[in-house]
Amino acid sequence: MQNAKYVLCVISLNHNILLFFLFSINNYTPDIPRNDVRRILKSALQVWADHTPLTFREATGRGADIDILFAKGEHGDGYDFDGRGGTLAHAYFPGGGIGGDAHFDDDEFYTQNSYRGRYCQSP
Ligand SMILES: [Ca+2]
Ligand SMILES: [Ca+2]
Ligand SMILES: [Zn+2]
Repeated sequence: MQNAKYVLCVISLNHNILLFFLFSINNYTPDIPRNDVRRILKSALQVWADHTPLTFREATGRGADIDILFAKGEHGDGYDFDGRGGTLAHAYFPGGGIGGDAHFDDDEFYTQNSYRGRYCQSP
């Protein structure tokens, strides 16, 4: 778990610069239709792709670098979510296994196309 707001680094695997990531969404929130969750997360990753040499592709099956899931409370990584409020999500520094993964607290209520909400900010 990283506490820094951001970390500047070069990610390498077997001495090759790793620029291509597979992502997969492994557990969805009931708050937003699945296809919308996929579209929203793809567009978020595309922001990174637009401004870096990174490329993201959705994985079919297992073996993704970035496993994304929505979960409540204890969800297997030792960083239990805390119910409504507080922590909204956490993510892991790029690397093997849980590295690169992103978890969203599903005790939060997620919306799309709305600036109404406890944590929303207008652009
Ligand atoms: Ca991973
Ligand atoms: Ca929470
Ligand atoms: Zn987690």
